[in-house]
Amino acid sequence: MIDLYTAATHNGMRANIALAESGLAYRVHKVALATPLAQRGDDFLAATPYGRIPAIVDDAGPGGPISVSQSGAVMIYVAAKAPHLWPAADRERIAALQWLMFACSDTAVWNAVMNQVGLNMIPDTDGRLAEIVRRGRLLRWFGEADTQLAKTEYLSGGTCALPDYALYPVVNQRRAWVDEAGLAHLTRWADAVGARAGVKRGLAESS
Ligand SMILES: N[C@@H](CCC(=O)N[C@@H](CS)C(=O)NCC(=O)O)C(=O)O
Repeated sequence: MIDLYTAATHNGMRANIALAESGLAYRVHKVALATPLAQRGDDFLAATPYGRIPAIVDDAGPGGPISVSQSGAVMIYVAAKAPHLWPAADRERIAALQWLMFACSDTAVWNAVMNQVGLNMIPDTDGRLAEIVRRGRLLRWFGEADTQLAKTEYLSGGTCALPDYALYPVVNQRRAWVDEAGLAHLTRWADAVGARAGVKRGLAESS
């Protein structure tokens, strides 16, 4: 059994979606990120001493129970137990790895900056920072995904796979921007990915 520690953020959702799509047995534990680190729960802090979500504990890990944190690493760990989360063809699997990094680094990090601006954790009194992040970063990255999705059904080819599950929570959160920017291929992709039962389950469990 895998225990997932998560919260209603894109990082938590992407790990949750991978588990929901995996077919593996797992339990969800919601972590209250607004509480001070020391109060986030002993089991959670034992899994990840830095107190950040997502984290999993797998009691059937290699050599015994194992903890994994970092949403991308959690996804890759889960996919080692559920290989259908990767595309079957070698070349598509390599493309999937590339787009997975794109989702977990470029888009996730800048979306986190945007979230922190929204929560006033990063000061932005005149709104300039938000505009730079929106136009110069996130919409630019969304444009790169849109260009790819003009060529392939999903990010790495014909199979809905890890990079799609990784990118979806960010695109879903910023859907109004995608629509406003007229990114038709990304819109078509988001509708298809968002319609999947595992994706809906993963989002709902972390929300
Ligand atoms: N790069 C990490 C980010 C993990 C992270 O910073 N998670 C945030 C929520 S999205 C968190 O737990 N924040 C709580 C804190 O900073 O104390 C990942 O992909 O998992």
